[in-house]
Amino acid sequence: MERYYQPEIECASREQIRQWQSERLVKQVRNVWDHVAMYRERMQEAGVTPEDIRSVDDLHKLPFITKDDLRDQYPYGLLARPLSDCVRIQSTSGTTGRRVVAFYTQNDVDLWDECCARAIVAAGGTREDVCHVCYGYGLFTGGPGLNGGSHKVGCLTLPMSSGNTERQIQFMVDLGSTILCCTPSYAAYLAESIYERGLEKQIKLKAGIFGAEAWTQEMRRDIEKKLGIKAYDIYGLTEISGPGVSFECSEQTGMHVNEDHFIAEVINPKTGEVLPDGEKGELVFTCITKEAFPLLRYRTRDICVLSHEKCSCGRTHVKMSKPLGRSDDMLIVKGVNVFPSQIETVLMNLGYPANYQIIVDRVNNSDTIEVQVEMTPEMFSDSLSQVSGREKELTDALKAMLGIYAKVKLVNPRTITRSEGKAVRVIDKRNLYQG
Ligand code: DLL
Repeated sequence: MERYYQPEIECASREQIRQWQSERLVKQVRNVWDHVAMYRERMQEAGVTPEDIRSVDDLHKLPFITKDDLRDQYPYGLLARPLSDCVRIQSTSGTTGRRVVAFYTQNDVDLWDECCARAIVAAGGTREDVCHVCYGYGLFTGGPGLNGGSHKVGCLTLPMSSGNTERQIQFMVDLGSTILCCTPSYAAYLAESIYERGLEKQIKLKAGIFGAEAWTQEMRRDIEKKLGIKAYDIYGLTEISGPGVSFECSEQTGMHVNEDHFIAEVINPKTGEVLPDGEKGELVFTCITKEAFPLLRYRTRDICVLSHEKCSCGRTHVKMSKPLGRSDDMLIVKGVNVFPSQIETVLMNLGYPANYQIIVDRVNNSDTIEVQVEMTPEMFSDSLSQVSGREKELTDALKAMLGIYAKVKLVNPRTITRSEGKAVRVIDKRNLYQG
């Protein structure tokens, strides 16, 4: 059995998990109180001292921290270890505001690799596998995380990084890649490119480990069918370590959180109240084993649901649903909440490829939403009236899903830019008019 399938940890009793979490939390709270000024100040403001935190039941007493706090403390404010103990930094893409920089000691890197190794093993990975990693390497955590996990499992690791699709496919064929790690949108693009070259029979992939962006079940089935694989979801964020905070098992019904390292809570984003299993809210993480950059009650802005239901894989760690969208991904159009994933579901259910762009604008003081969708090559030869019939069918289906009118424009195959990393699905022109 693989070393990184750790039943004594991954299938431990709930009592045992609780005990680990309580012991580690108590230590971590003392650690940040002693070493990080911001935590000490925040806890004092909330009237809490380390003595008040005796078990996981006391977690709710701690104040939340947010991305704004991380930006305010940039770069060293949240370090809980001397810089000389740190061996690595990783960073978010920083498209809005200041970048967030996360620090790692060697232990932190080892634990992170271990979490990714568990994800690879859960997807069936063994030392016989060729693990093809085309998440970006560098400051982004995707490449380094899965690379480290793949080494731990003992797979032959192909550190491809993103881009150069031609070379990706050539190596996939020549070196017999069996596990593919990349964003789901890039997996869809690779599948399309493999078909175009007629190479589908020469691909030996059996599993994919896809994450870093929202993707629907419909997209999962599509990729699985096209690449002849089982597609596993993986979740994580730079602030908490990177990929591997949680991962899917063969059940494909949610991602097991590595609870010996991270405590997950779901809260009401408006009131901060902790919600029970099954209720939708904002995901919050507390790092109980991290040394350099341990975040406590960090609000992720990802909306999801937790479940402690028994999993047939035997793992007992809590499962989180696919994030139903990020609270800041949610569009408000004409006062209605719209998640891009709802649009993707409609498109894929009607047989369109996952190549689309959502354009939101404001015309005469009223919001508009347009969805540009690529036709498949087979639809391309349709008559004009067939095309307008398709547009109407899509408009009606979107109206039923979203409750508002969205203009649909079918565009020629291959006209929407493909993504090699995280796909940019939405262009919100309303932001241009602000400030
Ligand atoms: O995306 C880490 C990662 C790399 C995860 C590779 C999985 C695979 P960030 O760039 O900091 O880190 O972005 C984190 O991406 O808060 C979610 O909103 C989103 N996200 C990550 N994984 C998933 C997923 C990496 N499986 C942000 N499904 C998170 C949906 C995801 N959204």
